[in-house]
Amino acid sequence: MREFMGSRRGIAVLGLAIGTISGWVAHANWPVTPDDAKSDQSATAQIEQFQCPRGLTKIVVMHGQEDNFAAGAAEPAAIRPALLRFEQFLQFSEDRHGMFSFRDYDEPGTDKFLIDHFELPRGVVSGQILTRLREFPGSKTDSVSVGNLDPTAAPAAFRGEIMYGIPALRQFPADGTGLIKADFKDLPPKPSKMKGAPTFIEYLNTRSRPDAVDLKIQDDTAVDFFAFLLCQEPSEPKGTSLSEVDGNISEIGMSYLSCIEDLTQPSCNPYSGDRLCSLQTPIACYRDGERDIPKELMNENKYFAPDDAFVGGEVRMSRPVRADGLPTLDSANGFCAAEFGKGWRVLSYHEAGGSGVLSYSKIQPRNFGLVHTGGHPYANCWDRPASVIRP
Ligand SMILES: [Ca+2]
Ligand SMILES: [Ca+2]
Ligand SMILES: [Ca+2]
Repeated sequence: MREFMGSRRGIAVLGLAIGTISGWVAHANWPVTPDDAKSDQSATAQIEQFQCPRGLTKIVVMHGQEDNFAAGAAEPAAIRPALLRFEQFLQFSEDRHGMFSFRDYDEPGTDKFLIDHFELPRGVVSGQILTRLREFPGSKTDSVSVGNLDPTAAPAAFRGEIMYGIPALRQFPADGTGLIKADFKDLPPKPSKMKGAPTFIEYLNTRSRPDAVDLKIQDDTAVDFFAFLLCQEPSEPKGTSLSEVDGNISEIGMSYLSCIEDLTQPSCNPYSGDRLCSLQTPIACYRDGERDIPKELMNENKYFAPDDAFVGGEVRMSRPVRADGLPTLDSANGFCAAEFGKGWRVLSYHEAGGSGVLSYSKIQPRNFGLVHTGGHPYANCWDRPASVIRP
């Protein structure tokens, strides 16, 4: 074994053999950003500026510090504890592997494996990987893999591993800072002959996977830090509500439904909803009409209701209902029609264009009801995208 280890050629052959584990991605391309305007931005700035579509939650999980490999406090990588029952992972963790050393973040040198694990949530709709890598001799043949390193993991067919390779190293900018960004959708899928989730994001959303995702970078590349930037779907379906302001506007026979004016109510959220669809909640139903705004509300007035929120129809609150039993907007509209008659439908969040609705309606202060919010698929109990979480 010593002779074999002593032979660079031998190591190269072994490296090639290991390379084939994730070598099926070796020629795939995905965008790096060495030359565009963002390349002089720090990863920290890019993480801050990373935005998720409205209604999704931004989650950042970063291991190692972005310090461009500066010496200082240790930046440890750690093998997932469940893998330590396998001999080679134990050897790596105790740094007594016969062929290779174990590498922490920032650690320079060749013939070392960085193996780490990240607690990542499920329900990820989109996201990206951000890392900074530094080449050493031999880096050209290196691989970066994320997935499940358990050699016995079912149902993968190939050595148990479920790996999604990131063949980035050859595309390093020679004069750049080594910062690399990969959108999940640009990561190459697994070959179809292998079982398990076909793409990394599907693996991420697999309920039965280990809670932690493994990372392996082998064997001649140093790593400043490694980060996952995620956009997560709402964990529980909620719909958007408007609440009746506790004011004196009922004096003139009117209602003012608003998003945030009543501070005793939870703020409404027209991006990811604010009332659980699984709870009994009234629906704000609406029938269009032709009434004119009363003179009392023109110009400055004592009712604190903006006249541009006026609509000519009437709003009524339905009896409480579980809106998750109304799968589509059509069915919710049908519920209003069944409740109040022909012409009634769900009130729109934007009925008056903004987030408030002023109308001739009889609604008790602090009553609230679900409305329909167009343009934001996670804002309604009906017509929601299916969860991305898979068995
Ligand atoms: Ca450091
Ligand atoms: Ca190598
Ligand atoms: Ca670092």
